[in-house]
Amino acid sequence: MDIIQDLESRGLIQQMTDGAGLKEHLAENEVTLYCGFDPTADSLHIGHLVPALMLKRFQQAGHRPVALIGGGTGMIGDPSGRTSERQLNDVETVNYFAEEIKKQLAKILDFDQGKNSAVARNNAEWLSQLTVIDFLRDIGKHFGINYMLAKDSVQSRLEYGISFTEFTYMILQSYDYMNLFEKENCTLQIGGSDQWGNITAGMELIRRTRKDGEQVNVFGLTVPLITKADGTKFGKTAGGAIWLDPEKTTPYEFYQFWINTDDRDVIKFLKYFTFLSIEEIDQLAETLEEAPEKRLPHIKLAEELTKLVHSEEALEQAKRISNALFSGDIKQLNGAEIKQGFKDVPTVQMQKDAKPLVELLVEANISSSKRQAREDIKNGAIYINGERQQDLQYELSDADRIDDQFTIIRRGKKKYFLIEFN
Ligand code: 485
Repeated sequence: MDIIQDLESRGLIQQMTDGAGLKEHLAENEVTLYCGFDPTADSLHIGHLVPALMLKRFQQAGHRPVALIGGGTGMIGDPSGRTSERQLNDVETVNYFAEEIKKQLAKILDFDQGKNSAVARNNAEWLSQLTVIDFLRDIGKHFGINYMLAKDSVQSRLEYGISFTEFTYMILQSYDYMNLFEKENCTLQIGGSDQWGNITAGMELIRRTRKDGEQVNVFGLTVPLITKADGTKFGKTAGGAIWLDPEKTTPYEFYQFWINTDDRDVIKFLKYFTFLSIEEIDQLAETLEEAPEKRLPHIKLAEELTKLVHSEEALEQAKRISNALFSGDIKQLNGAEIKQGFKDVPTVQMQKDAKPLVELLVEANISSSKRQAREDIKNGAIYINGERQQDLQYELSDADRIDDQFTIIRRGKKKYFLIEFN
């Protein structure tokens, strides 16, 4: 099966220029392709994963991916898909974001794979060298205002307003494609469907700047916007975006996000986000029919992605945390796992002194008064590290601290509190 066929069977192609020509081009050549990522935050999020994995799919098929970091374009701001003007970041911030994003892409792509090793480039390299006179004369001259105005990214902003800065963005991205075409023989640009206008503008610039009608084979391909069966936005939770950075979204939260995928979306997501073959995915789809309660496709999806974005160890931890929280057997967790699993529960700092449970419940704001605390204990509503404690005289001691650092108190069915000792 050729790569385009594989992508099609996964539903991964939204649009492509000259599909038949591209198929042939990929069959006959080891193609250099690129996808750009603007450093607008200190981390990529799961919305970036499909295009990033797409680069990897092409790499596995023997082609050569260029991960382009938009250190230059990130200073300007792409209007595509946005209803309002972007806030500009200063150059130090953009450079810092660029470094972080590059590290994340380096985990996904293989930069040491012989002749089709992935390559990372930063467009600040060439965009920051451009002078305004050269830019306007040599590049701007090839862009008609009518052509630019007709682009969706501009059309959709005319009503709300768009600065000249963002209006010119498509020219910069076009120049990138031309530059990568000339310097790296890059002949395919990919991106999300919001990038179609910028990608085709780049192809146009390449054609117009060839001398004496030289024929060029350049292509563009976009992946679909990810939609969910329930109509809500993909990748957003109550807590915000799902980031690839483990400091922003812990591997446990990341694992849980995928585990909680809607049954109606899970097979589609396996096709989009994993490298499992269509046959394996079809088999998992059958288990969803036959034994939906086992949630095998959800587990596989969460496992594959947590491994890919984080690591095998991070996956094991995430699973241990999930099991412990599910069974209530907190004691099997170590300190690091406690920290991850209880990241969002109310936390109270305390000294390591022996302390009556009644007092601790009041001090940590778990029970509203000593009287209430006694009531809670008597009623069997209080659990220390997963074990019910009904002794009114109980005193907490060293043995109640996990890794000598944490005690988890649960009140009722699922109200958790973390006591952190220093
Ligand atoms: O030469 C290029 C320079 C910059 C870019 C692309 C080519 C970045 C691009 N303009 C952009 O804004 N991309 C978004 C980003 O960086 O967050 C997202 C797209 C999404 C998908 C993803 O990047 O909105 O569709 O392409 C990889």
